[in-house]
Amino acid sequence: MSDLHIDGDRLVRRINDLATIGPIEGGGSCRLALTDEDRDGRDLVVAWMTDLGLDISMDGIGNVVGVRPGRTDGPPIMTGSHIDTVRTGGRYDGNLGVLAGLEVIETLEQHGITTEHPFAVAFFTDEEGARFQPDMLGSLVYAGGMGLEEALDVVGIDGAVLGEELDRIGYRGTSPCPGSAPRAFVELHVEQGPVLEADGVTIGAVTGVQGISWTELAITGQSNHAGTTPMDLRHDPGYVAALIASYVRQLAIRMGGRQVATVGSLELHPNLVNVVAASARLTVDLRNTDEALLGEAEADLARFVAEAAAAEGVTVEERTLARFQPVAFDDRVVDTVAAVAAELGHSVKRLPSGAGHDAQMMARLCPTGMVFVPSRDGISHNPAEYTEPDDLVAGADVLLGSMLALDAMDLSTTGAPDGSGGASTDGAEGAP
Ligand code: HGY
Ligand code: MN
Ligand code: MN
Repeated sequence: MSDLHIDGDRLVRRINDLATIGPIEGGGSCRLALTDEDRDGRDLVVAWMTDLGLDISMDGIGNVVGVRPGRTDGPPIMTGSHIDTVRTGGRYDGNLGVLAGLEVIETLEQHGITTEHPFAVAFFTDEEGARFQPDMLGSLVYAGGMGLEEALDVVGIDGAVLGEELDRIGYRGTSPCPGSAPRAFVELHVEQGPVLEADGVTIGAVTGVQGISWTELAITGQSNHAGTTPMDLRHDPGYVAALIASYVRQLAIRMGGRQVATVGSLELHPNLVNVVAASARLTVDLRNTDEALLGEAEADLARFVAEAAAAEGVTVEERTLARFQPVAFDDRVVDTVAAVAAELGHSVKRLPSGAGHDAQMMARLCPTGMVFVPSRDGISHNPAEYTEPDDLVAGADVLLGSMLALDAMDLSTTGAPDGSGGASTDGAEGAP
């Protein structure tokens, strides 16, 4: 099969076509989950799935799956990703995985190849979690990690209710949640980090996904006049928010290793130059490949927040927005990706993913893995996100080869997947 290749021009054309929906300055896209732009992007991809003659289904959370039949019935070899974006998204994050999946299907069609098992390509709802938390929400529901009704009730950062938005854009389907387990799942994604580029490697055989902890802190103090209030009488949420933002950076530096920490959103109210803030709302994103260390980082931060709040005389309400344990992908899939990449003559490296992905949820259901391609300067969640066309094509060819290899493989050997795919800790998973 190593002489079977996807059509690179068609892949790049589709990526560029999809990028015209919700376009933003710098060549990226803004298609926050379940907005009109997300709907328009969904409509375009569903039209491409329809043109390919796929059997399309949509479930209760708006996940869309297109299936091409195989010689036999039963669970498909599935690929897919997401087409929702962050507010300042690039054109490859998520989109590459879905459109490369269409390329796999179209290439098989063009070459008249019938696979043993059905092949499926999916896009999952709200992978980014930028508007509705947690992230990977659609695949989490598909994998049974969050109840459908609970997910439909999630309130977004703009006050919208997820189920109502799903209805508004016409993408609440009838297929059951959780979804049916595929035979195997492989996701192609841009690395969104600097490793492959720095090492001059084309393909990443992804070994797993690091743990993710998202917390919202709502700090309440006393609004007051910026000029008349003596410093020792202030209860300033803005000051405590700034202490926390500084502390999480120090915490990550002190822990070292793979610990990362980010305060990505911070709002003051009333947010005026001459007013000591009444309240502050900020989010903390902590990640680590090691679950125990991630727990230590969470506990350390909680202690600091409590001390800083007590010292300033403010109150803090914490809300868990997302909590997923690290996930290890199935060795058979990781090995397949590495072998196919080598067989196609590409350099390949095994590495964990710093970003969350739908694959980490699908790992609960079936043997799962991912293919990475390099991100220029490691940039992502930024319109400047870029991957060379040759690397896009290499990744899609490795996806095609990996899916065909898995199609022919006896996957009944070892037991169930490791099942830690995003498994929650003490039920704190997802939106509370
Ligand atoms: O947050 C993440 O890692 C992913 O982009 N949703
Ligand atoms: Mn993504
Ligand atoms: Mn992303």
